[in-house]
Amino acid sequence: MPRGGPVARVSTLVFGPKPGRPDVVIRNLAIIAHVDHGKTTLVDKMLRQAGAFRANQQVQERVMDSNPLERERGITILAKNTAVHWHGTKINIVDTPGHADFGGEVERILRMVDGVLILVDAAEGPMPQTRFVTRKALALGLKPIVAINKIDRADAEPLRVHDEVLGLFIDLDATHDQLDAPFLYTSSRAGTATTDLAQPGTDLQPLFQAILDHVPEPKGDPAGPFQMLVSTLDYSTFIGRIAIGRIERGRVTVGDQVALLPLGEPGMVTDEPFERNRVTRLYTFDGLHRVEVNEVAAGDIVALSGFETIEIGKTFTAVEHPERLAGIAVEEPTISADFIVNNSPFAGRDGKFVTSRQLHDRLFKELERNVALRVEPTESPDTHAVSGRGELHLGILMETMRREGYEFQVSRPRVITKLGRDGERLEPYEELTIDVPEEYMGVVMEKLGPRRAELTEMRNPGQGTVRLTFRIPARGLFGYRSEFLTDTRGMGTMHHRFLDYGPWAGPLAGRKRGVLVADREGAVVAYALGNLQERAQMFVAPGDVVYEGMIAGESSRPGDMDVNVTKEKKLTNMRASGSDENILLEPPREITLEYALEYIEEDELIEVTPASIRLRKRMLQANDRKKAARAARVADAS
Ligand SMILES: Nc1nc2c(ncn2[C@@H]2O[C@H](COP(=O)(O)OP(=O)(O)OP(=O)(O)O)[C@@H](O)[C@H]2O)c(=O)[nH]1
Ligand SMILES: [Mg+2]
Repeated sequence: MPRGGPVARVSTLVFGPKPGRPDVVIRNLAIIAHVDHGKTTLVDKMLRQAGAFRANQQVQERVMDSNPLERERGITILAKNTAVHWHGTKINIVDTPGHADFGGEVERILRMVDGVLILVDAAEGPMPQTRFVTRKALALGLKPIVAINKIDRADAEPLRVHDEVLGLFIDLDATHDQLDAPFLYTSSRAGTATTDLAQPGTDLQPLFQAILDHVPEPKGDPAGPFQMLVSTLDYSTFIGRIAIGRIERGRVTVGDQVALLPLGEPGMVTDEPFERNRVTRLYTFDGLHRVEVNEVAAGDIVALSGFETIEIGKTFTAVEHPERLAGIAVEEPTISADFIVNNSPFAGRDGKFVTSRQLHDRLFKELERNVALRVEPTESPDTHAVSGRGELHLGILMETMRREGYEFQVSRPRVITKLGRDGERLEPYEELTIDVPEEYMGVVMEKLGPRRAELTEMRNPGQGTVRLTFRIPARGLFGYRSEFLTDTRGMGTMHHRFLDYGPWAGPLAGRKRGVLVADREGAVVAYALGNLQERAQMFVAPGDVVYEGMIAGESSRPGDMDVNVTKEKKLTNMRASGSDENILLEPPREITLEYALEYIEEDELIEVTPASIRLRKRMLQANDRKKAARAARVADAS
């Protein structure tokens, strides 16, 4: 991977053109599912069983999750292409992310495949993201194959889940053909598939066979004029923007002069200008490699470079036949936060890139490939408004930047509102799905009420747990996850995804508890924490350094409190020891970026540096905060 460039979608590039194999039989398949249902693990096993690795090759688990953040978090962030050969057929596979923040990416890549493999966890059943991606795939007329996965789980109920998937298909108006989808029972982890539960699978042969039998061959005519839709983007510092998509018609050769049409209605483009350029490089996918080739023909998935104006949804065509394909709408962002130059007292201590110019350039560079992101300058050169699809979307960007050596501050996210038909204010709503043991249902309902959640469905699939589905303003979810985990003692799971825009829900209560704010700069002392911890949950540990206005912990009561966390025990003549050895401290709460985004209030900021994540008050000095609070009270009263 080129240093400083974004993550390559596939780990290695094989250089040097190879003769293309244009006319092999091809299948193009996307694997789609809710988060964690086992997509990437399955791709691993498909690669292995199809012989994509040498016999003695050491390959790490979930090898497609190639970027360090994906590996650390165990989730897929970017959709990625790979391909295997099975009995003379090349199967292009797209592994997709299951997290709702990246749902738009899934929607886009569906345009480059002819079939989908829908994975559903044999215990959890269809989840909100299963519904979202299945709806998109069915609406595009794609033929599904269903894999009820993780049948090795002790709590697996494959037959119940089979019924639930059929119910979902009917709900989503699947066609007869789609309802006829083959069902397989699989274990990604074991690498097995079977069509009949009575006969346990021994390998993935039944899955490969189902792909060959049920995913239609791509239709494009290789003899027609060249045409291809840009479904995803990649970027390399060496060759610039790279377009990835399926060739719809014709063939393309390195050095060909081709047209890249602007976005617009499908059909022949007559009087609009378009970019005309030579194709500099072509790659196809093979196992973990991207293979440089000379020519690619209709039906295959290709990565192509050489053009300045590559954008998702644009069409490449032969210059003499500029026929545009229907484009791809890129999803609108729903939340926005300010990225601000770091002006804390500790600014510049460990960051390599700290100036507003550097921050500006880095944020705009991100737009090369992070298509659902928006970056807007504000009146202040120190501040950029960055908008995305959710906290994880923004959190991943923040984490990536700090690893590259950037230092900056981030405000509390705001939801992006819209105006309705009659000029009324609308805000984003989310669908929230909660699985909890029955005894915690009460506390969940009680906490979600004031957050304006509306219960839309309650199901009791047995085994002592209930599944609650809510419709809730996205704002109402801010800060709820940590409460939820505490309230349900870690026994519950929650997922949410964007639903639609609805009426502004009015003011919502903010954080219930106040924070402890450090009242001076210095090193944190165990003795001081020992005195505070009965009334607070600390965010700092002895030895950490704090500054005035930095948040050191959460109080158990409402209202902020200024505290001295650097206070030493008074030394007496008799025992001249400030030893902290006898103080038993609770471990500090770990502050992750997503947690911080949900946690902070309007008058607070997250300070992000390569070495630390700190929370702070916007106004650092206690006096300034007091004055501001007084002024606000006066304003409220008048
Ligand atoms: N028991 C069991 N666990 C599995 C199976 N397949 C995957 N897992 C586990 O489920 C977790 C998620 O697996 P992944 O393959 O990363 O899931 P994914 O669908 O790619 O997740 P995202 O890409 O984040 O949406 C991992 O801990 C896997 O080890 C399976 O067949 N059985
Ligand atoms: Mg994955």
